[in-house]
Amino acid sequence: MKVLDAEFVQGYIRMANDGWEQGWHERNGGNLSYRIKPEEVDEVKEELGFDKPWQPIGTSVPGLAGEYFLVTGSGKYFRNIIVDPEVCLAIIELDETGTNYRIRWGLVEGGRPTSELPTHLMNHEVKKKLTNGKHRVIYHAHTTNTIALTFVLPLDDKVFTRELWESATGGAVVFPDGVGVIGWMVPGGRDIAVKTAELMKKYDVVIWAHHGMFCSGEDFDLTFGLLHTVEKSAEIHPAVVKQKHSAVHTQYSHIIAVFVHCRKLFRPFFSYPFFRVRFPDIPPLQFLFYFVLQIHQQFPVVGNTGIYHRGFPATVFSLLQ
Ligand code: 2HA
Ligand code: ZN
Repeated sequence: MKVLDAEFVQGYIRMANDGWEQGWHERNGGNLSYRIKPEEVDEVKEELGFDKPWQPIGTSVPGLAGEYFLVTGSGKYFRNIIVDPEVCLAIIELDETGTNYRIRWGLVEGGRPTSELPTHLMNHEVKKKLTNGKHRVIYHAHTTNTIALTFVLPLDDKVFTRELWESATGGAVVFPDGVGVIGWMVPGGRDIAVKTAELMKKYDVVIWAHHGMFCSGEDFDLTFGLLHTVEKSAEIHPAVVKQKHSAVHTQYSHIIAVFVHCRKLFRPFFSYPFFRVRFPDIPPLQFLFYFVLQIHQQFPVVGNTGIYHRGFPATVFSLLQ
């Protein structure tokens, strides 16, 4: 069978084009890899050549020795995959040590596999082992809203997971293990690959701060759907925070109203010389202080600058704005 007629190639091309249409693949941004099943390799073997040399992967993935992958080419545009798959894509084979690859099909105008090949392969190696071979797709996209969120939220797995889950109910169902986050690193090398693969042991989603997202999944639908769902939550997030922000304002105006109406109750506080004031000694204030802190644990506060704050100074600041 011709490579381009194979179902897995058609599925790959459709997914890549869907990503392009979502606006996640400006210029040569993003890359996609599929670990081909042995029977699928068999289907297309008449078209697989042996004329290309073995090349170093740039990392070592012994768990993938002898495997075949369909991957995007370095510098190729997702936009062009649907019109020129043989120019933009490659089928590569790994050697028996898992340190070298060779091109068996595609990249007919020359070139090499994606610059993120080390990350793709190291992720595949982790996921193949952890899922007993079920996961076959690794997808990297420059997802606009998720990238924007990495400029606003603290770069922490727990914070991102909570904020993305809270932004859409689908989140906790579609990515129940949460998401991992990596601070800015130089893309395209082994260091970022090692860091990403480490997080892939725990999550199916890893966010690269100020850059994009990596997702792992069983097939094209599940992997595309996963990335799409995370990105959708990130898109909704600013609206949710805005609502919460106004909820904080409402809560605070109630507190201030109570405070003003109960001035008499608080008079001792104001009549004390400042150095003698010991906050927790005055029960109503203790209560108030506690209440304020409680609210802070519940609501993130985003100021006019769009910067994410949590905690007492942040709320005082936001009230003053
Ligand atoms: O251009 O997305 O991370 C490909 C990339 C690099
Ligand atoms: Zn990228």
